[in-house]
Amino acid sequence: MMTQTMRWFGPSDPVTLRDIRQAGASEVVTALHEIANGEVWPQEAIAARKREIEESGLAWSVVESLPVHEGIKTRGPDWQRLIENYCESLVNLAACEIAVVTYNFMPVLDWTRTDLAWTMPDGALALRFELEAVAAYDLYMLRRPGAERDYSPALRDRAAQRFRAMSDDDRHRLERTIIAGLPGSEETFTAERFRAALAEYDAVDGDTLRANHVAFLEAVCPVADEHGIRLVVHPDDPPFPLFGLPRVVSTEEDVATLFRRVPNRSNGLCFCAGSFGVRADNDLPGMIDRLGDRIGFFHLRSVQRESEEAFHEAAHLEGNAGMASLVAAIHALQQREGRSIPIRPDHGHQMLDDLAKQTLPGYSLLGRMRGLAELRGLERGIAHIRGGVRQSAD
Ligand code: DNO
Repeated sequence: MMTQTMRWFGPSDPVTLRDIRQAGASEVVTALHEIANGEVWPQEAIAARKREIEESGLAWSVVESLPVHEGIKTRGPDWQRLIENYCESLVNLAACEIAVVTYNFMPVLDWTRTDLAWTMPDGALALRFELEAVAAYDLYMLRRPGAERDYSPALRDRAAQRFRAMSDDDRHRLERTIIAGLPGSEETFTAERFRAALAEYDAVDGDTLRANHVAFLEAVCPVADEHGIRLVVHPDDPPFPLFGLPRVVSTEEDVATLFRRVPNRSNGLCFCAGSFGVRADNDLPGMIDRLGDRIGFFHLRSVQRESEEAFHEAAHLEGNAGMASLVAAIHALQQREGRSIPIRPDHGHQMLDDLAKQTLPGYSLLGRMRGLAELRGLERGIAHIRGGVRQSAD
């Protein structure tokens, strides 16, 4: 069966380890969020966090994330030192029996949304993305030089109207939503710092970013191979360029290219159904079949595409993902390879009692618990029908 995990943001997470255990997960995925990006994760600190998790009856074998510093993504002057630190952290993680390490190679911004509280018909709140809102911010608030080249004339018009109709509060909220950093992002920006961070990429186009990604993998994969770690890349979310920044992990071809260029065993994928699923041209079950031997971790969630330029996060069994086909493909992959692959319900609606609480966007407890329950039930049913691994409760 899939290894059922839930993300935990460490001791300051309003969701506790006990909550996660009661929600039905057997493991957490987490990171030492308190350590600055680019610094080494000491073995003692990893071991102490692991003990704390185990004392709650849970396990920790997947890291999300060991962040890749901007100086690695841009191949800046500090590259060598940052790579050495990364490798040292991998060795320390392996010494604590961590088997999977998640990272991403998105420049400047990690995942991006434009609305964190979009009301669903049942009253739950969902996360939403609209390119029109990004354009309104980019063109009229950030005023990024050359931004108009990145949007069609029709979109620029709509963005202008939208910007004019927004109150100061709306504008402030939109800016914070885009640049203040969503849970797990390694950075938080002011407009000034955001402009400066974007400028670091003036000379980095898609080809250069891909070459830098390959250089990173060539440097760290041999260490990961030797220590039995699977490094898994999280795809771009959303899977297209934003703010003129290149993004190179958005499609099956992007990922296949990485595996061709760096064939090391440890070079793997975190298959995020929600991120890949924003593009209708990504064939999700087919990707699980074809890339399966490289997949070390699944993020399972479903987006509802509203247009080419907008989507919101649907409930796990709704939306465009076709979750039953995905779980069936994961079940087949596990049978084929004889391994149990960690999954987590990715995000969840803010719902029920969580509506009255301060929660981390996408990471409130009850919506994720609903998602996990639905995913577990789906897998149990598929296994039962296919005569797979039987559990006493079947
Ligand atoms: C968002 C997450 C991402 C992910 C990183 C991996 O909810 O899926 O922040 O953890 O991109 O490095």
